[in-house]
Amino acid sequence: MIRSPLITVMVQAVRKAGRALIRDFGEVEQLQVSVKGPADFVSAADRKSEDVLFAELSKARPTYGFLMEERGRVDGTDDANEWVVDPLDGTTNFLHGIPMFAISVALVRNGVPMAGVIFNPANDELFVAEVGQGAYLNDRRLRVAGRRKLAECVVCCGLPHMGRGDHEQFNRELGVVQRQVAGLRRTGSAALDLAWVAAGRFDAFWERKLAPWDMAAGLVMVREAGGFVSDMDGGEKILEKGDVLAGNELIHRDLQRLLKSA
Ligand code: 2AM
Ligand code: CA
Ligand code: CA
Ligand code: CA
Repeated sequence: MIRSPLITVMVQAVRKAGRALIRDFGEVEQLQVSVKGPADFVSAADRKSEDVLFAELSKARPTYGFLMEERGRVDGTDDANEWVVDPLDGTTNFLHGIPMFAISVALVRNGVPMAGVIFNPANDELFVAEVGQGAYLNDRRLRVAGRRKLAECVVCCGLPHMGRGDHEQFNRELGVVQRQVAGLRRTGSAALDLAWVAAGRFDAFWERKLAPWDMAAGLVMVREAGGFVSDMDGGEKILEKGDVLAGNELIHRDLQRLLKSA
């Protein structure tokens, strides 16, 4: 486990927010839910978790700015450091009682994700990574899977959301990929998808039209577990473009080629 001051602050904040989420997970029927866009829900639980994270992280680092899914941007006096926060990644799962959701917090310094924490309070899995310090699940050091052939791989993807994204392109990609891999999965939490690539559970993951808070922590996680992450063109503009493709070096390359051919 990483015990730097930065990670300690992040872990304390996500654990506290996680306790709030778990209380609400037990009372999902009573939660107030509103709709932000087509199939895009936000609940009182998202907001409560974000309140906890905002309070804890501001207390610990009063000068840092924030980029949060629900409140948006809150500038700090320190231009270099920004918390990128998804208070509940996988809201739809959460609202359906599916225990596959997470809190995702990243520290981005001068545009570069430096540390990430992704916590699923439903099963107490805490994923932690910091640049140069490795990636961990609870106390276990993580390493991406070593498979070398797509035919042996379990690949995870995101789906285009209702009203957003190119459904036709996705269907073409799915048609190509499903013929070449051992299994395809979709979980509904992009942050956990990246954490699970870092943990070697998924050999690869791709999704488009994501927001920085879905990915920032996961990028550090995959890289520190020895994996490759890029945008869909193989470049570095992941947070800018909102596309992500992750896996070990070989599988990342092969999957990128395959998706391009679709
Ligand atoms: P969320 O639960 O924090 O909104 C699933 O593939 C990913 O897409 C999740 O990270 C999820 O984050 C996000 N997501 C789910 N439904 C969405 C929608 N309708 N619009 C935008 N993002 C969505
Ligand atoms: Ca959301
Ligand atoms: Ca999200
Ligand atoms: Ca969210």
